[in-house]
Amino acid sequence: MPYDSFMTNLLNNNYHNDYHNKNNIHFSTTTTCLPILQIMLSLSAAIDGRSKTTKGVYMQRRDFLKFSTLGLAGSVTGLGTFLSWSPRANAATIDQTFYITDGMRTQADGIDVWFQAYSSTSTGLDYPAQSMIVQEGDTVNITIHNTLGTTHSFVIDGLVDSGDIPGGTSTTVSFLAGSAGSYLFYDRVNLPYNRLTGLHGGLAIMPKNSSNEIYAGSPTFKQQLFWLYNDIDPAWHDAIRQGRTPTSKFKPRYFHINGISARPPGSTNYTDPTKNAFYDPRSQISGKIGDRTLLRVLNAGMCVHSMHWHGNHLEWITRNGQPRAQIWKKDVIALENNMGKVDVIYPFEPPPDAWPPVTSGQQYVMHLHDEMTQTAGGGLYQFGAATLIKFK
Ligand SMILES: [Cu+2]
Repeated sequence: MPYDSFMTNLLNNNYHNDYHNKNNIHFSTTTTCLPILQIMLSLSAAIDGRSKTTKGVYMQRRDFLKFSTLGLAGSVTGLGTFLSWSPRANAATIDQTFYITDGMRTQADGIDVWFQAYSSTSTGLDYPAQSMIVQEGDTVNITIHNTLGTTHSFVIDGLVDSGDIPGGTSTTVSFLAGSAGSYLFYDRVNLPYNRLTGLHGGLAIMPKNSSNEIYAGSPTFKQQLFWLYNDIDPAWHDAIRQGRTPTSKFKPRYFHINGISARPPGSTNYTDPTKNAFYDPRSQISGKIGDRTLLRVLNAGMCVHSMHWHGNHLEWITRNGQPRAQIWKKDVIALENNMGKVDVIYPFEPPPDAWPPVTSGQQYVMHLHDEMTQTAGGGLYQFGAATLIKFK
C-alpha cells in the first residue's frame, strides 16, 4: 500500500488497537512499506499490554522489536538537496559569512518558539545554519556579524574557536581544514544553551581530491546529506531570550531534524517541505538502486536517540568522529547526546524483506525508536523527528 494512503487510513480509521494486535503486519511480506505509525503503535500497544496484562505481551513486544530489526526500505524523489562537491587537486581558500540573528519559529502544534541562528543574511533565521563543505587543506575564512545584543562565539572543536564576539560586533576567524570528516560548528558561550537555541550547523571536510569517501579509503558513497538533530524545551528558550539561565529541568517538547519536525497525512502543511521533515529536501533520502547515500548525523541536542531506518540496513562507518574498526550493517543506530555524531551510509539495495522484490517506486520511513521523540507539544503523535526514504 502506498505510504500516504496507509497513513491516512490509520488516521481516518480508529483501528489502531486492532492493527497493532496483528503486529506481524510490520514485517508482512505483502506490505512493502513500514510507516512510522506501525512501530509506534506497536510499541505503545506493547507498553499498555505490559502494564496491564502479562509478561507474554511484553515478549510479544520483544519479538516485534527483533523482527523490526530485519529492516524495511526506502528512498526518494528528485527533490533531494544533496551536498554537491567537486574535488580539487589543490587546496583553496573558502570564504563564508554568517549573521547571528534571532526570531520566532512556529512549531507543529502552533506554538511559537524563539531561536537564534548563524544565518546567511542579516534578516534571516537559518536554523540550523546552511551546511558547509570544504576539502582537507583548504583555508577557511569565516566572518561572523553578531547582529544581536548578546555575546556569542563560533567554535569547531579541534579546528577553531573565535572567542567572544560581543553584541553588535563582527570578527573573522581563519583555520586550516584538518582531518576529513563531519563537524558541528556551534556557539560555546553559555554552553549548552546558545547551541540548543539554534546556533549550530554542519561542516563537511572531504578527503583531498575525492568525491566519494568520508575519509581516504572509507567505503564510498554517491550523495550526501547532513542530519542535524535538536530537541527543544520552550521554557529554556524563553529563559535564554530573557537573558536568564534556565532553572527548570530539561523538558523537550519538540524534536527536529534540520530544524523541523515531521507531520502525518491530513495535517496542516503536510506537503510543505519547509514544515514537514518528510518532504524537506535537506532531510529526505532519495535515490535509485545503488545511489549509496552518506548521512552525516550530528546531535546538537540533549537527548540520546535511537535512529531506525526501514528498507535497508545501514553501514555504520564512524562514531563520534572515529572510524569504526568493523563496519556493521544495522537498521538501528544510537546517536549520543550533547554533540554525538555518526556517519552512516544508506546503501539503496533492493529491500531484502519485500516480496516480490521491489527496486523502485517505494517509500519508507526513518524514525526514532524512543517514543517521546515522535511527538510534539507533549503528546501530539506523528509530529516528531522522522523523515522519508524514497526508492525512485
Ligand atoms: Cu520502524
